[in-house]
Amino acid sequence: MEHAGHGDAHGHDDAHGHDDDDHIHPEPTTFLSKYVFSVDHKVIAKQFLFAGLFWLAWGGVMAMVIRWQLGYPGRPVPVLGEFLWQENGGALPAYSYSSFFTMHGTIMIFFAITPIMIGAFGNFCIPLMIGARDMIFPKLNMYSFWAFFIASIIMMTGFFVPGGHAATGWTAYPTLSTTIGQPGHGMSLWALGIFVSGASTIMGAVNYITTVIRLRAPGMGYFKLPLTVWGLWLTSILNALFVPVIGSAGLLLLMDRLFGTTFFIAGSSIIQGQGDPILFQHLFWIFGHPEVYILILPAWGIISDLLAFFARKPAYGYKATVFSMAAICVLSVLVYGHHMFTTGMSPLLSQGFMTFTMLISVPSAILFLNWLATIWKGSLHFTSPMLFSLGVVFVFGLGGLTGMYLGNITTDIYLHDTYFVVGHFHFTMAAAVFLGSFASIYFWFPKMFGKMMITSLSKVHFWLTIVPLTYLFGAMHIVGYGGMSRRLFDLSRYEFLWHLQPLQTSISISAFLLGSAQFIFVFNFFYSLAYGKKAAQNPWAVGTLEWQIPTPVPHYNFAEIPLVYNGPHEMSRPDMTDRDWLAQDEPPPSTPAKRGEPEPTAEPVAAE
Ligand code: HEM
Ligand SMILES: [Cu+2]
Repeated sequence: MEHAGHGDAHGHDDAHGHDDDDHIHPEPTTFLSKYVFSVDHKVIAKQFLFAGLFWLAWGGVMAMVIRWQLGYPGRPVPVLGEFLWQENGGALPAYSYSSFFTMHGTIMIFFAITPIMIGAFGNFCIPLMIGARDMIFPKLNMYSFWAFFIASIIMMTGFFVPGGHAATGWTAYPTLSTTIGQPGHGMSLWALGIFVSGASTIMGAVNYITTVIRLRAPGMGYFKLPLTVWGLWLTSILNALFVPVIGSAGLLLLMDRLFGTTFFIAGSSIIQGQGDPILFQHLFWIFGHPEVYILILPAWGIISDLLAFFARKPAYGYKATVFSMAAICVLSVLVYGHHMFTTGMSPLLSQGFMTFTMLISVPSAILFLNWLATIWKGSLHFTSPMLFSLGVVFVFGLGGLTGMYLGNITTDIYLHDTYFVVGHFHFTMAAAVFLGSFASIYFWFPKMFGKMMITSLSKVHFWLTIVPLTYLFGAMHIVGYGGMSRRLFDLSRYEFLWHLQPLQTSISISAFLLGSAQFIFVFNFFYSLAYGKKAAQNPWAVGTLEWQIPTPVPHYNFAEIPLVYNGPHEMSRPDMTDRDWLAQDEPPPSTPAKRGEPEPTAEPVAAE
């Protein structure tokens, strides 16, 4: 039996005097309004999840093809080769290689991780965790998903136009990304797709920011918010501030490509161009560096909660974690120049960027140490969400350490654009959000779909993911240190890299192991959707609000807007004997209100 909440409907107004009937939109009646054009945040969350998982698979397959070419240069690509590159004997052509890494990076960042971590879990978690009936702008929420859908169609079309998709790297630096470097429609569709997906993200950001400010349940002060909500809220603020910057850069690039302007085209390369390609790099990285935190902040917030839940201890340094995440958001725009140390920037400016970059490792370290202190001496439950959360701590730690060399001008000038960089951002950005996505899916799947996933499979999935992933991205640092640049098509042409080929092949093999391990997750996900064991209301026995309401969650979320008394991690309190968790909307045992009320029965953590 779970903690049942208070009385029936029509009780409390929310923190801003809204009657608790506010924001209840009528239960949809038609198939279209229920499953397609839904304004319900829970449905929109699932739409983003499925769309994101589709693109994650697509981006993943592209990574496998890239790794095949690097591990076995010039050899026919299994399965895909005979369909896509017959004229090249089934081997990946050089031009396609550039397009593959460009679109792999673009898809993973804008079309896979963004919809999964921000679109799906932002939508599902925020209203339920703050005690609201829905997002404050349900219609805008629906528009943000369909804008993402349109952006996906635009991006998909680029694969089928003559000349192929964008092939400039996900950074799309001009002059390469103008019609001088890349004629054809692929690059224009890339820029348009980024612009429209940006519009979707900004709509979502406005919704998330306003919902957290306006719709918190009574008693849900900012420092009672689960850290999941803090991560998503701070990410939305960065999205609202910086996605317009990449939007404007994309628009200017489109104008250069379609209307003959020369914003990014320097004088020498076309008749009297007045533009400057470096300007694009500034615009790109003013967005680009905050973007890496936009991707990781939700994962940081989520694992900060999950580590506490499964250590059965309050999160260590809750406020320090919040202020560190906020400090990183502020610093994130002051460090962007570390991506441009080799552009001939004035040393004074690059030293400024280097100093701030070194500085950002302070709040990052505080976050990291708070995670370690949270699990220290905890009664650890190694559930699948916990394993993947520990995986995030592990890979983020590794990635953070290697970031020091890239933030420092002297070492970065040598390591810039090598595989050391590729290994670094795959640890900090790719692996951490990848594992964070799985931690989130395994944790909220029971509440989202009312079913339990198969535990044994999820744990096999974890180990067959974390081991090859660590080798894959770790060894990339070694070939990078050995001098291998990124974005090279055929390593056999570079004699100084021949001695690294066996290592390259082993990196590719670990990538294939990682890729094949994901089939375990795919099976577990869809099998559990169809035949999974029915989930209890609160299988993890934790206190946040989404677990205090029935599974599946009713259309209106809360029968009555809850009254919040406690923080999100009230675990193992000395004044609690019957169980080791306290719900946020449950008066603490020591408060007089409790006396005389029937005692709820103890509920162990789901015995995964
Ligand atoms: C899951 C397994 C993955 C593997 C095996 C993988 C592999 C690779 C490789 C080999 C490259 C470099 C290509 C080159 O420079 O020659 C690359 C580039 C990249 N990857 Fe991944 N990746 C994976 C996942 C991800 C994820 C989850 C993300 C993002 C969140 C990501 C983002 C990127 C980006 C941004 C680039 C740079 C593309 C460019 O140079 O323009 N990758 N990846
Ligand atoms: Cu950066």
